[in-house]
Amino acid sequence: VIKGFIFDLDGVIVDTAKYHYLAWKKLANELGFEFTEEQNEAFKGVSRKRCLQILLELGEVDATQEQFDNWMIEKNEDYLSYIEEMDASEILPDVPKILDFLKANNIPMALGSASKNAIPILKKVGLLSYFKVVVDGNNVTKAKPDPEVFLLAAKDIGVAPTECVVFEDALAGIQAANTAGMVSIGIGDATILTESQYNFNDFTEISTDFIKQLTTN
Ligand code: G16
Ligand code: MG
Repeated sequence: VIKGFIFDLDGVIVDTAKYHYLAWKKLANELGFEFTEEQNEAFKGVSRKRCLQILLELGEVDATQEQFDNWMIEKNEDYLSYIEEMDASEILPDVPKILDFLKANNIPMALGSASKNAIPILKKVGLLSYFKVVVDGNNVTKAKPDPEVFLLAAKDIGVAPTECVVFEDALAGIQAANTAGMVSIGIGDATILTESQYNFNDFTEISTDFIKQLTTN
């Protein structure tokens, strides 16, 4: 029986991937190379530091530690300028339907994200109050596919890992959920999220009956 729900942020609750992409692309262009949306796929669910490492590999750019740190800051400042403009209209379709259903049934919800900007984003779109717990890039040391982020979230809502569900849009996140012993639900392309236990294109395909079944079976 499922007693707790854990949500990834980017790609599940809001589509901030497009802003991450614009910020990384700007940096790549400044460094003299292109960065495509296709290449951006590999950045989903991955920490900021690891993203910059991958970007520099793609552009074959060598960096001193100081340059690396400055580019991390530059990218994030650019990303934050997009976040600044966000509002509730950027919540992905039917996400509130599920959050409201869980809230009405007193089922605890946690956020489990790699982002260090999770709380400001949740505030911007007005969803912070739904989450009993937010575990994000500021609380974890090991990135997805390591299960640390989700195990910490389960612990903080007081639910056993096997009684938790995780909604994830990245393969690394699905793997993290599976390793944690949780029920993994992929949001997005099933041909990419091959290891998910359930898969839906988005929340419009998830009924409250399905959620109810998870919590009663
Ligand atoms: C998100 C994004 C990643 C991003 C990471 C770190 O993860 O999917 O692309 O690199 O957060 O974000 P920040 O630079 O804001 O710390 P998630 O786990 O919410 O999908
Ligand atoms: Mg994600």
